[in-house]
Amino acid sequence: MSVSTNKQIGLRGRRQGLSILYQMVLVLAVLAAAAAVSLAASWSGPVQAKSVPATHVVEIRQFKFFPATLTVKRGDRIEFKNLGVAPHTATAQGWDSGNLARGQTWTLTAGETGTFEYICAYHPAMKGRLIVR
Ligand SMILES: [Cu+2]
Repeated sequence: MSVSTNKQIGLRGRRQGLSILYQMVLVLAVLAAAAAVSLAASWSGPVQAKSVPATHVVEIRQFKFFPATLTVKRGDRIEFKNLGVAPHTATAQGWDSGNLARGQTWTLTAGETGTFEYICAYHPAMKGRLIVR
């Protein structure tokens, strides 16, 4: 009698063992699926054009800014290029390129939203507008 009891315990034990193994396989499968999903999610990140900052160019020539009005998104970069003969600046209340000699470029990163009127400190008649959205 005691032998048969042992057998039953042994059987039950083996069944439990199989069940735990099966559960572990299930958990592993779920983990693998979750990892695949998160990998796919992170992979799709860089593809979205929204998150990639753009670079815009404002040319300074003939004592004017081209384009005079530029609209960008927050985080974009704006390159001010002095293609004129005279030195110029791009100067707003919150930022200033400083002296830009002929051929020099200064890059501004649009950190905050708003409308920024700017001028050339040497030639205040030169006016530009930067709109950051
Ligand atoms: Cu100027």
